[in-house]
Amino acid sequence: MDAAYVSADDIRDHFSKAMSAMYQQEVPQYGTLLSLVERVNRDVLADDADLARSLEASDELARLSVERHGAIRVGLPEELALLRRMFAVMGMYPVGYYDLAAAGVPVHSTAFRPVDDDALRRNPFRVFTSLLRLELIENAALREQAREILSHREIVTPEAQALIARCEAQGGLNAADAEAFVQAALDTFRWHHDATVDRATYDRLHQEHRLIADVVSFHGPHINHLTPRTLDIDAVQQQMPSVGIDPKAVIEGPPRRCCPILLRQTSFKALEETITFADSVAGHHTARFGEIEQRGVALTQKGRALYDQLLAQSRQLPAAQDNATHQAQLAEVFQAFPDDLDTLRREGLAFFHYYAAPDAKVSLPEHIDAETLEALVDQGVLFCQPMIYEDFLPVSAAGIFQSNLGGEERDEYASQANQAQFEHDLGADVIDEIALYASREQASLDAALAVLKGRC
Ligand code: OOG
Ligand code: NI
Repeated sequence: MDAAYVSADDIRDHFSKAMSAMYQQEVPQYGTLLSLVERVNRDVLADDADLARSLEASDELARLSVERHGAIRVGLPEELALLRRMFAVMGMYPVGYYDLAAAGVPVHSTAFRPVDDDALRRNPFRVFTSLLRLELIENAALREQAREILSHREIVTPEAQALIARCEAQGGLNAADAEAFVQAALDTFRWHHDATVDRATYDRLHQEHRLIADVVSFHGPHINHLTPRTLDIDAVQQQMPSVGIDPKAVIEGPPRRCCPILLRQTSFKALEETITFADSVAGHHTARFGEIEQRGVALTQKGRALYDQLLAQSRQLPAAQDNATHQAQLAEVFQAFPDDLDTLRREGLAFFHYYAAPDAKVSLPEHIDAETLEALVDQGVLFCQPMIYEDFLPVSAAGIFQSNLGGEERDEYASQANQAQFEHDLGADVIDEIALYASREQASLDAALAVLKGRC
Protein backbone atom coordinates (compact mmCIF):
# COMPACT_ATOMS: atom_id res chain seq x y z
CA MET A 1 0.00 0.00 0.00
CA ASP A 2 1.09 3.55 -0.72
CA ALA A 3 2.77 5.09 2.34
CA ALA A 4 0.76 8.26 1.75
CA TYR A 5 -2.37 6.36 2.78
CA VAL A 6 -3.60 5.73 6.29
CA SER A 7 -3.85 2.00 7.01
CA ALA A 8 -7.29 0.42 7.14
CA ASP A 9 -6.41 -0.72 10.69
CA ASP A 10 -5.85 2.88 11.78
CA ILE A 11 -9.12 3.99 10.20
CA ARG A 12 -11.00 1.18 11.98
CA ASP A 13 -9.34 1.97 15.31
CA HIS A 14 -10.21 5.63 14.95
CA PHE A 15 -13.77 4.85 13.85
CA SER A 16 -14.47 2.40 16.68
CA LYS A 17 -13.29 4.94 19.24
CA ALA A 18 -15.39 7.70 17.66
CA MET A 19 -18.40 5.38 17.64
CA SER A 20 -17.86 4.54 21.31
CA ALA A 21 -17.65 8.25 22.20
CA MET A 22 -20.84 8.95 20.24
CA TYR A 23 -22.71 6.09 21.91
CA GLN A 24 -21.60 7.24 25.37
CA GLN A 25 -23.20 10.58 24.63
CA GLU A 26 -26.35 9.02 23.21
CA VAL A 27 -26.72 6.30 25.87
CA PRO A 28 -25.06 7.40 29.14
CA GLN A 29 -25.61 3.95 30.73
CA TYR A 30 -23.15 2.58 28.20
CA GLY A 31 -20.45 4.79 29.77
CA THR A 32 -21.38 3.45 33.21
CA LEU A 33 -21.13 -0.10 31.85
CA LEU A 34 -17.68 0.63 30.37
CA SER A 35 -16.41 1.82 33.76
CA LEU A 36 -17.81 -1.26 35.49
CA VAL A 37 -16.23 -3.60 32.94
CA GLU A 38 -12.88 -1.81 33.26
CA ARG A 39 -12.97 -2.14 37.03
CA VAL A 40 -13.87 -5.84 36.95
CA ASN A 41 -11.18 -6.53 34.32
CA ARG A 42 -8.60 -4.77 36.47
CA ASP A 43 -9.62 -6.83 39.54
CA VAL A 44 -9.50 -10.11 37.60
CA LEU A 45 -6.01 -9.37 36.27
CA ALA A 46 -4.77 -8.33 39.72
CA ASP A 47 -6.08 -11.59 41.23
CA ASP A 48 -5.00 -13.98 38.50
CA ALA A 49 -1.39 -13.56 37.48
CA ASP A 50 -1.49 -16.69 35.29
CA LEU A 51 -4.36 -15.32 33.26
CA ALA A 52 -2.62 -11.95 32.94
CA ARG A 53 0.53 -13.69 31.67
CA SER A 54 -1.37 -15.84 29.22
CA LEU A 55 -3.32 -12.89 27.83
CA GLU A 56 -0.12 -10.93 27.51
CA ALA A 57 1.58 -13.82 25.68
CA SER A 58 -1.23 -14.15 23.19
CA ASP A 59 -1.48 -10.38 22.60
CA GLU A 60 -4.96 -10.30 24.10
CA LEU A 61 -4.16 -7.87 26.88
CA ALA A 62 -3.35 -4.82 24.79
CA ARG A 63 -6.55 -4.99 22.75
CA LEU A 64 -8.85 -5.63 25.72
CA SER A 65 -9.53 -1.98 26.49
CA VAL A 66 -10.39 -1.08 22.87
CA GLU A 67 -12.33 -4.24 22.11
CA ARG A 68 -16.03 -3.80 21.25
CA HIS A 69 -18.69 -5.08 18.97
CA GLY A 70 -21.74 -3.21 17.79
CA ALA A 71 -24.94 -4.13 15.98
CA ILE A 72 -27.01 -2.55 13.23
CA ARG A 73 -30.00 -3.57 11.13
CA VAL A 74 -30.68 -2.57 7.54
CA GLY A 75 -33.79 -2.83 5.39
CA LEU A 76 -32.72 -3.24 1.76
CA PRO A 77 -30.13 -5.27 -0.15
CA GLU A 78 -28.62 -2.05 -1.57
CA GLU A 79 -28.06 -0.80 1.97
CA LEU A 80 -26.27 -4.00 2.94
CA ALA A 81 -24.08 -3.87 -0.15
CA LEU A 82 -23.18 -0.23 0.47
CA LEU A 83 -22.21 -0.95 4.08
CA ARG A 84 -20.02 -3.81 2.89
CA ARG A 85 -18.06 -1.27 0.85
CA MET A 86 -17.96 1.15 3.78
CA PHE A 87 -16.62 -1.48 6.19
CA ALA A 88 -14.01 -2.59 3.65
CA VAL A 89 -12.44 0.90 3.93
CA MET A 90 -11.83 -0.01 7.59
CA GLY A 91 -10.49 -3.50 6.87
CA MET A 92 -13.70 -5.20 7.98
CA TYR A 93 -15.07 -8.11 5.94
CA PRO A 94 -18.25 -10.19 6.21
CA VAL A 95 -17.59 -13.33 8.24
CA GLY A 96 -20.21 -15.98 8.92
CA TYR A 97 -23.91 -16.28 8.14
CA TYR A 98 -26.53 -16.25 10.88
CA ASP A 99 -30.14 -17.22 10.30
CA LEU A 100 -32.36 -15.69 12.97
CA ALA A 101 -35.69 -16.52 11.31
CA ALA A 102 -35.53 -19.92 13.00
CA ALA A 103 -35.70 -18.04 16.31
CA GLY A 104 -38.63 -15.85 15.28
CA VAL A 105 -36.61 -12.77 14.27
CA PRO A 106 -37.17 -11.84 10.59
CA VAL A 107 -33.53 -11.12 9.71
CA HIS A 108 -30.39 -12.85 8.56
CA SER A 109 -26.98 -11.53 9.42
CA THR A 110 -23.22 -11.46 9.10
CA ALA A 111 -20.45 -9.87 11.13
CA PHE A 112 -18.12 -7.34 9.53
CA ARG A 113 -14.76 -7.71 11.20
CA PRO A 114 -11.01 -7.77 10.60
CA VAL A 115 -9.69 -11.18 9.57
CA ASP A 116 -5.93 -11.42 9.90
CA ASP A 117 -3.86 -11.79 13.06
CA ASP A 118 -2.25 -8.35 12.96
CA ALA A 119 -5.52 -6.56 12.29
CA LEU A 120 -7.31 -8.52 15.04
CA ARG A 121 -4.50 -7.71 17.45
CA ARG A 122 -4.68 -4.02 16.66
CA ASN A 123 -8.44 -3.55 17.07
CA PRO A 124 -10.93 -6.37 16.53
CA PHE A 125 -13.97 -4.07 16.09
CA ARG A 126 -16.89 -6.16 14.83
CA VAL A 127 -20.32 -5.05 13.64
CA PHE A 128 -23.13 -7.62 13.70
CA THR A 129 -25.19 -6.57 10.69
CA SER A 130 -28.69 -7.83 10.04
CA LEU A 131 -30.76 -7.53 6.90
CA LEU A 132 -34.51 -7.41 7.39
CA ARG A 133 -36.24 -10.15 5.40
CA LEU A 134 -39.09 -8.13 3.99
CA GLU A 135 -40.44 -11.26 2.31
CA LEU A 136 -41.33 -12.55 5.77
CA ILE A 137 -43.84 -9.74 6.33
CA GLU A 138 -47.07 -11.64 5.85
CA ASN A 139 -49.29 -8.70 4.99
CA ALA A 140 -48.54 -7.92 1.31
CA ALA A 141 -49.70 -4.29 1.45
CA LEU A 142 -47.57 -3.58 4.51
CA ARG A 143 -44.61 -5.35 2.92
CA GLU A 144 -44.81 -3.13 -0.15
CA GLN A 145 -45.29 -0.04 1.97
CA ALA A 146 -42.18 -0.92 4.01
CA ARG A 147 -40.16 -1.39 0.83
CA GLU A 148 -41.44 1.89 -0.54
CA ILE A 149 -40.56 3.82 2.63
CA LEU A 150 -37.07 2.34 2.70
CA SER A 151 -36.45 3.16 -0.96
CA HIS A 152 -36.56 6.88 -0.14
CA ARG A 153 -33.84 6.97 2.44
CA GLU A 154 -30.12 7.33 1.93
CA ILE A 155 -28.25 5.78 4.83
CA VAL A 156 -24.75 6.85 3.74
CA THR A 157 -24.12 10.55 3.15
CA PRO A 158 -22.98 11.62 -0.34
CA GLU A 159 -19.66 12.70 1.18
CA ALA A 160 -19.08 9.26 2.72
CA GLN A 161 -20.07 7.59 -0.57
CA ALA A 162 -17.57 9.72 -2.47
CA LEU A 163 -14.80 8.81 -0.01
CA ILE A 164 -15.64 5.08 -0.25
CA ALA A 165 -15.40 5.33 -4.04
CA ARG A 166 -12.11 7.23 -3.78
CA CYS A 167 -10.67 4.60 -1.46
CA GLU A 168 -11.70 1.84 -3.87
CA ALA A 169 -10.26 3.69 -6.87
CA GLN A 170 -6.90 4.63 -5.41
CA GLY A 171 -6.40 1.82 -2.87
CA GLY A 172 -6.47 3.92 0.28
CA LEU A 173 -7.21 7.31 1.83
CA ASN A 174 -4.78 10.04 2.85
CA ALA A 175 -4.91 11.46 6.37
CA ALA A 176 -7.37 14.26 5.62
CA ASP A 177 -9.70 11.95 3.68
CA ALA A 178 -9.50 9.27 6.37
CA GLU A 179 -10.51 11.78 9.02
CA ALA A 180 -13.36 13.08 6.86
CA PHE A 181 -14.44 9.49 6.18
CA VAL A 182 -14.64 8.62 9.90
CA GLN A 183 -16.78 11.68 10.61
CA ALA A 184 -19.04 11.08 7.61
CA ALA A 185 -19.38 7.35 8.33
CA LEU A 186 -20.46 8.08 11.92
CA ASP A 187 -23.53 9.86 10.56
CA THR A 188 -24.89 6.58 9.22
CA PHE A 189 -25.12 5.12 12.72
CA ARG A 190 -26.41 8.13 14.66
CA TRP A 191 -29.70 8.08 16.51
CA HIS A 192 -32.55 10.18 15.05
CA HIS A 193 -35.34 11.36 17.33
CA ASP A 194 -37.55 12.05 14.35
CA ALA A 195 -39.17 9.09 12.65
CA THR A 196 -39.71 9.12 8.87
CA VAL A 197 -43.23 7.68 9.19
CA ASP A 198 -46.45 8.84 10.81
CA ARG A 199 -47.85 7.38 13.98
CA ALA A 200 -50.34 5.09 12.26
CA THR A 201 -47.72 3.59 9.96
CA TYR A 202 -45.33 3.06 12.86
CA ASP A 203 -48.05 1.26 14.79
CA ARG A 204 -48.83 -1.03 11.86
CA LEU A 205 -45.16 -1.90 11.39
CA HIS A 206 -44.76 -2.39 15.12
CA GLN A 207 -47.69 -4.71 15.26
CA GLU A 208 -46.17 -6.87 12.55
CA HIS A 209 -42.89 -7.04 14.50
CA ARG A 210 -41.14 -4.48 16.72
CA LEU A 211 -37.97 -5.04 14.80
CA ILE A 212 -39.64 -4.11 11.53
CA ALA A 213 -40.73 -0.79 13.03
CA ASP A 214 -37.17 -0.22 14.24
CA VAL A 215 -35.64 -0.78 10.81
CA VAL A 216 -38.24 0.92 8.62
CA SER A 217 -39.27 4.01 10.62
CA PHE A 218 -35.97 5.89 10.88
CA HIS A 219 -33.47 7.69 8.69
CA GLY A 220 -30.79 5.08 9.07
CA PRO A 221 -29.38 2.00 10.83
CA HIS A 222 -28.70 3.54 14.23
CA ILE A 223 -26.17 1.57 16.24
CA ASN A 224 -28.33 -0.34 18.69
CA HIS A 225 -25.64 -1.46 21.13
CA LEU A 226 -21.92 -1.48 21.70
CA THR A 227 -20.39 -4.29 23.70
CA PRO A 228 -17.17 -4.22 25.70
CA ARG A 229 -15.35 -7.47 26.50
CA THR A 230 -15.03 -8.53 30.11
CA LEU A 231 -12.83 -11.16 31.71
CA ASP A 232 -15.55 -12.11 34.22
CA ILE A 233 -19.09 -11.81 32.94
CA ASP A 234 -20.59 -13.35 36.08
CA ALA A 235 -19.04 -10.59 38.21
CA VAL A 236 -20.27 -7.85 35.86
CA GLN A 237 -23.78 -9.35 35.69
CA GLN A 238 -23.89 -9.47 39.47
CA GLN A 239 -22.63 -5.92 39.92
CA MET A 240 -24.79 -4.28 37.24
CA PRO A 241 -27.68 -3.44 39.61
CA SER A 242 -25.28 -1.69 42.01
CA VAL A 243 -24.51 0.89 39.28
CA GLY A 244 -28.16 1.28 38.33
CA ILE A 245 -28.21 -1.08 35.35
CA ASP A 246 -30.90 -3.75 35.04
CA PRO A 247 -29.48 -6.84 33.27
CA LYS A 248 -31.49 -9.39 31.31
CA ALA A 249 -32.36 -12.47 33.34
CA VAL A 250 -29.78 -14.98 32.11
CA ILE A 251 -26.31 -15.00 30.57
CA GLU A 252 -26.41 -16.48 27.07
CA GLY A 253 -23.96 -19.08 25.79
CA PRO A 254 -21.87 -21.71 27.54
CA PRO A 255 -21.53 -21.89 31.33
CA ARG A 256 -18.57 -20.58 33.32
CA ARG A 257 -15.59 -22.87 32.87
CA CYS A 258 -11.86 -23.09 33.68
CA CYS A 259 -11.14 -22.76 29.94
CA PRO A 260 -13.75 -20.39 28.52
CA ILE A 261 -15.09 -21.44 25.12
CA LEU A 262 -16.77 -19.36 22.41
CA LEU A 263 -18.76 -16.48 23.80
CA ARG A 264 -20.91 -15.64 26.82
CA GLN A 265 -23.14 -12.54 26.65
CA THR A 266 -25.62 -10.58 28.66
CA SER A 267 -27.35 -7.26 28.02
CA PHE A 268 -29.33 -4.55 29.75
CA LYS A 269 -32.80 -3.64 28.66
CA ALA A 270 -33.42 -1.19 25.86
CA LEU A 271 -34.13 2.41 26.78
CA GLU A 272 -37.46 3.97 26.11
CA GLU A 273 -36.75 7.01 23.96
CA THR A 274 -38.94 9.92 23.03
CA ILE A 275 -39.45 10.28 19.30
CA THR A 276 -41.47 12.51 17.01
CA PHE A 277 -43.45 10.96 14.16
CA ALA A 278 -43.67 12.52 10.70
CA ASP A 279 -47.14 13.84 11.55
CA SER A 280 -45.56 15.70 14.54
CA VAL A 281 -47.12 13.36 17.10
CA ALA A 282 -44.82 12.51 20.02
CA GLY A 283 -44.24 8.86 20.96
CA HIS A 284 -41.80 6.31 22.29
CA HIS A 285 -39.50 3.75 20.78
CA THR A 286 -37.23 1.19 22.44
CA ALA A 287 -34.26 0.06 20.46
CA ARG A 288 -30.95 0.82 22.05
CA PHE A 289 -29.38 -1.16 24.82
CA GLY A 290 -26.05 -2.24 26.31
CA GLU A 291 -24.36 -5.60 26.30
CA ILE A 292 -21.22 -7.26 27.63
CA GLU A 293 -19.39 -10.32 26.43
CA GLN A 294 -16.73 -12.71 27.61
CA ARG A 295 -14.77 -14.48 24.90
CA GLY A 296 -13.08 -17.86 25.02
CA VAL A 297 -11.33 -20.23 22.66
CA ALA A 298 -12.63 -20.76 19.10
CA LEU A 299 -13.95 -24.27 18.46
CA THR A 300 -13.30 -26.53 15.50
CA GLN A 301 -16.19 -28.05 13.57
CA LYS A 302 -16.05 -31.00 15.95
CA GLY A 303 -16.00 -28.77 19.05
CA ARG A 304 -18.81 -26.65 17.70
CA ALA A 305 -20.94 -29.72 17.00
CA LEU A 306 -20.46 -30.80 20.62
CA TYR A 307 -21.35 -27.30 21.83
CA ASP A 308 -24.51 -27.23 19.70
CA GLN A 309 -25.49 -30.68 20.88
CA LEU A 310 -25.03 -29.85 24.58
CA LEU A 311 -26.79 -26.50 24.21
CA ALA A 312 -29.75 -28.22 22.54
CA GLN A 313 -29.76 -30.78 25.35
CA SER A 314 -29.82 -28.05 28.01
CA ARG A 315 -32.70 -26.34 26.22
CA GLN A 316 -34.79 -29.48 26.66
CA LEU A 317 -34.72 -28.91 30.42
CA PRO A 318 -37.44 -26.77 31.99
CA ALA A 319 -36.43 -23.11 31.45
CA ALA A 320 -34.79 -21.67 34.56
CA GLN A 321 -36.17 -18.36 35.74
CA ASP A 322 -33.02 -17.04 37.35
CA ASN A 323 -29.44 -16.98 36.21
CA ALA A 324 -28.04 -19.10 39.06
CA THR A 325 -30.38 -22.01 38.26
CA HIS A 326 -29.81 -21.59 34.50
CA GLN A 327 -26.03 -21.64 34.97
CA ALA A 328 -26.19 -24.67 37.27
CA GLN A 329 -28.26 -26.60 34.71
CA LEU A 330 -25.89 -25.64 31.91
CA ALA A 331 -22.81 -26.55 33.93
CA GLU A 332 -24.26 -29.99 34.59
CA VAL A 333 -24.86 -30.65 30.89
CA PHE A 334 -21.51 -29.17 29.85
CA GLN A 335 -19.57 -31.57 32.04
CA ALA A 336 -19.40 -33.60 28.84
CA PHE A 337 -17.21 -30.87 27.29
CA PRO A 338 -13.51 -31.29 28.22
CA ASP A 339 -12.28 -28.34 30.26
CA ASP A 340 -8.51 -28.29 30.00
CA LEU A 341 -6.50 -26.86 27.15
CA ASP A 342 -4.48 -30.02 26.50
CA THR A 343 -7.55 -32.17 25.98
CA LEU A 344 -9.27 -29.51 23.88
CA ARG A 345 -6.25 -29.45 21.61
CA ARG A 346 -5.49 -33.18 21.51
CA GLU A 347 -9.09 -34.05 20.75
CA GLY A 348 -9.25 -31.44 18.01
CA LEU A 349 -12.05 -29.49 19.72
CA ALA A 350 -10.47 -26.03 19.71
CA PHE A 351 -8.08 -23.85 17.72
CA PHE A 352 -4.66 -22.73 18.94
CA HIS A 353 -1.81 -20.44 17.98
CA TYR A 354 1.56 -22.17 17.95
CA TYR A 355 4.86 -20.50 18.88
CA ALA A 356 8.44 -21.75 18.86
CA ALA A 357 9.88 -21.80 22.38
CA PRO A 358 12.68 -19.24 22.66
CA ASP A 359 16.08 -20.92 22.23
CA ALA A 360 14.63 -24.39 21.62
CA LYS A 361 16.72 -26.37 19.12
CA VAL A 362 15.63 -29.66 17.60
CA SER A 363 16.09 -31.35 14.28
CA LEU A 364 12.75 -31.77 12.62
CA PRO A 365 11.68 -34.54 10.29
CA GLU A 366 10.63 -33.54 6.79
CA HIS A 367 6.99 -34.37 7.45
CA ILE A 368 5.39 -33.34 10.75
CA ASP A 369 2.54 -35.66 11.63
CA ALA A 370 0.17 -35.37 14.58
CA GLU A 371 2.38 -37.56 16.75
CA THR A 372 5.49 -35.48 16.13
CA LEU A 373 3.50 -32.36 16.84
CA GLU A 374 2.37 -33.78 20.19
CA ALA A 375 5.94 -34.69 21.05
CA LEU A 376 7.13 -31.16 20.23
CA VAL A 377 4.45 -29.71 22.48
CA ASP A 378 5.23 -32.21 25.27
CA GLN A 379 8.93 -31.37 25.09
CA GLY A 380 8.12 -27.70 25.40
CA VAL A 381 9.58 -26.96 21.97
CA LEU A 382 6.26 -25.64 20.73
CA PHE A 383 4.00 -23.46 22.88
CA CYS A 384 0.33 -23.07 22.20
CA GLN A 385 -2.17 -20.43 23.19
CA PRO A 386 -5.93 -20.64 22.72
CA MET A 387 -7.17 -18.74 19.67
CA ILE A 388 -9.95 -16.41 20.74
CA TYR A 389 -13.41 -16.76 19.17
CA GLU A 390 -14.06 -13.59 17.16
CA ASP A 391 -17.61 -14.35 16.00
CA PHE A 392 -21.17 -14.66 17.29
CA LEU A 393 -23.64 -17.40 18.19
CA PRO A 394 -27.07 -17.58 16.58
CA VAL A 395 -28.97 -18.88 19.61
CA SER A 396 -27.36 -16.25 21.85
CA ALA A 397 -28.00 -13.52 19.28
CA ALA A 398 -31.66 -14.53 19.18
CA GLY A 399 -31.77 -14.30 22.98
CA ILE A 400 -30.26 -10.81 22.84
CA PHE A 401 -32.72 -9.71 20.14
CA GLN A 402 -35.64 -11.11 22.15
CA SER A 403 -34.64 -9.49 25.41
CA ASN A 404 -34.43 -6.03 23.91
CA LEU A 405 -37.54 -6.50 21.85
CA GLY A 406 -39.39 -6.65 25.13
CA GLY A 407 -39.22 -10.40 25.64
CA GLU A 408 -42.30 -11.10 23.54
CA GLU A 409 -41.34 -14.18 21.60
CA ARG A 410 -42.98 -15.26 18.41
CA ASP A 411 -42.89 -18.61 16.73
CA GLU A 412 -40.21 -19.35 14.24
CA TYR A 413 -40.75 -18.22 10.67
CA ALA A 414 -41.42 -21.09 8.33
CA SER A 415 -38.77 -19.79 5.97
CA GLN A 416 -35.41 -21.51 5.58
CA ALA A 417 -31.98 -20.01 6.02
CA ASN A 418 -31.00 -18.46 2.72
CA GLN A 419 -27.29 -17.78 2.63
CA ALA A 420 -27.21 -17.63 -1.17
CA GLN A 421 -29.78 -14.83 -1.22
CA PHE A 422 -27.94 -13.01 1.56
CA GLU A 423 -24.66 -13.21 -0.37
CA HIS A 424 -26.40 -12.04 -3.51
CA ASP A 425 -27.76 -9.02 -1.62
CA LEU A 426 -24.41 -8.38 0.04
CA GLY A 427 -22.67 -8.49 -3.32
CA ALA A 428 -20.03 -10.89 -1.97
CA ASP A 429 -19.65 -14.26 -0.32
CA VAL A 430 -19.34 -14.37 3.43
CA ILE A 431 -16.09 -15.84 4.73
CA ASP A 432 -16.43 -19.21 6.46
CA GLU A 433 -15.34 -18.57 10.04
CA ILE A 434 -14.19 -22.11 10.79
CA ALA A 435 -12.02 -22.19 7.66
CA LEU A 436 -10.55 -18.85 8.73
CA TYR A 437 -9.56 -20.12 12.21
CA ALA A 438 -8.13 -23.28 10.66
CA SER A 439 -5.96 -21.31 8.24
CA ARG A 440 -4.73 -18.97 11.00
CA GLU A 441 -3.82 -22.00 13.13
CA GLN A 442 -1.97 -23.64 10.24
CA ALA A 443 -0.14 -20.40 9.45
CA SER A 444 1.01 -20.05 13.07
CA LEU A 445 2.22 -23.65 13.10
CA ASP A 446 4.06 -23.21 9.80
CA ALA A 447 5.70 -20.04 11.10
CA ALA A 448 6.72 -21.71 14.39
CA LEU A 449 8.23 -24.70 12.55
CA ALA A 450 10.04 -22.37 10.17
CA VAL A 451 11.60 -20.62 13.17
CA LEU A 452 12.75 -23.99 14.58
CA LYS A 453 14.15 -25.07 11.23
CA GLY A 454 15.99 -21.79 10.92
CA ARG A 455 17.83 -22.49 14.18
CA CYS A 456 19.36 -25.79 13.09
C1 OOG B 1 -28.20 -7.90 17.14
C2 OOG B 1 -28.26 -8.92 18.24
C3 OOG B 1 -27.11 -9.89 18.13
C4 OOG B 1 -25.03 -10.36 19.51
O1 OOG B 1 -24.13 -9.90 20.22
O2 OOG B 1 -25.27 -11.58 19.44
C5 OOG B 1 -25.88 -9.40 18.78
C6 OOG B 1 -29.30 -6.88 17.18
O3 OOG B 1 -30.04 -6.78 18.17
O4 OOG B 1 -29.39 -6.16 16.18
O5 OOG B 1 -25.50 -8.28 18.78
NI1 NI C 1 -24.28 -7.88 20.47
